[in-house]
Amino acid sequence: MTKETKKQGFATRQIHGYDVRVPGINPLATPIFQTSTFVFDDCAQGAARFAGKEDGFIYSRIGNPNVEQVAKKVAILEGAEAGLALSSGMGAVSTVLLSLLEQGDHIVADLALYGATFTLMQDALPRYGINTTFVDATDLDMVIDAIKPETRMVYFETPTNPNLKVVDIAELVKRVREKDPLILVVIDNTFATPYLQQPLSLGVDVVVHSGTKYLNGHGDVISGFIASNKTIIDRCRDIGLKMVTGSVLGAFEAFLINRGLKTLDIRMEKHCKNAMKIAEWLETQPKVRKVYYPGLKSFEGYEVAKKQMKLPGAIISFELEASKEAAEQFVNSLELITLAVSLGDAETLIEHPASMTHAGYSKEMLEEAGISETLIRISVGLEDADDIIADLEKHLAAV
Ligand code: LCS
Repeated sequence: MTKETKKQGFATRQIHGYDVRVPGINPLATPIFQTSTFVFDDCAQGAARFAGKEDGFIYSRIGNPNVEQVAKKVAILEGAEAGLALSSGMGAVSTVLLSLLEQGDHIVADLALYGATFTLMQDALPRYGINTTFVDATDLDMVIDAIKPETRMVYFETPTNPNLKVVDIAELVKRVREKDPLILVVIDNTFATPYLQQPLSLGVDVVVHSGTKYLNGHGDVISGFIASNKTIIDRCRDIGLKMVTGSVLGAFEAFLINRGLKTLDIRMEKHCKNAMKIAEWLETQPKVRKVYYPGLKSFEGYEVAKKQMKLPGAIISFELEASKEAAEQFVNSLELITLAVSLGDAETLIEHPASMTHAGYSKEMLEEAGISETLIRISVGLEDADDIIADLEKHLAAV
């Protein structure tokens, strides 16, 4: 029924990574297995499947062919032994944290995180006795100094949402391993995707994704992924997904992500090409105070990004030389660029992190995280770069 291809190139694997065939019908596209449960031949078979003595599907919370297909595909693209697909990026993040940590454990995390990940660590996990020390993960001494005897996990994004800080993955892993080899290093690879950056090859233990973004790429699905070794994925599935979070991806959503994944490389190439052109243009504008983009030589993370990323990604943040009100008016007036949160879609999206995606941060925390209150974030889409620039130019003139 399935054919796995591991050793081929990225483009081949994103298309054929885990082909599902249905003998007798043989459709090219994987059919949608829209079923909650699977029929057993007899009691012995049902018991054997529950006991793990026989492969086969049981119930769609535990496994479904479409969901397994995308989970395996993302794992293959990340170079992981195993993968798990979930109903949202937050489903992936919470499943990792709640499956791998327990009361009394401690996390060291970068302070610049997607807003809901931050509030999960800051506000929700302490209720279960799991506390987090927030650091600047680009400062490796600060990471190491924050490690305590009860630290079980170091967690970060790179590039970070929304201010695009770039953490040196290999160096961070090396320093953490020297301090305590049992600490799990977890990275959120959403902004980079496995096409631009493969953290497991740099020593990271667990990769999480919001599959809502580039992996699906078409703005029509919420989803999440975890990629790691088999032991960790089994734990995340058998404890986290199955019994704690229950954040199961639907078959139709998995079908759409599988379709999106087939063009991941060419979409990322175009996203990044557009972003580079727009970031360079923004940098020349007198009304723009600062541009945050890992592809700009003037940006702090440039050298590390060049070392560990194939291309610098397609999220750009910037600040205007203008009042908060004028910046708001500028965003409201844009015509082609759409005012919406999320990222990684064909459409160019713009948002204001301090009042939207990162509204869970206090004023002080925003400042400490280096997320300016006037920061504007653009997810550069797949339109013609000149049209995106024309929209920015027209409305910047009015600021
Ligand atoms: N990790 C990162 C880096 C994210 O950017 C997001 C969502 C998540 C995890 C959570 O994924 P979800 O549950 O939404 O699939 N980021 C969003 C953003 O920046 N705007 O809207 C959502």
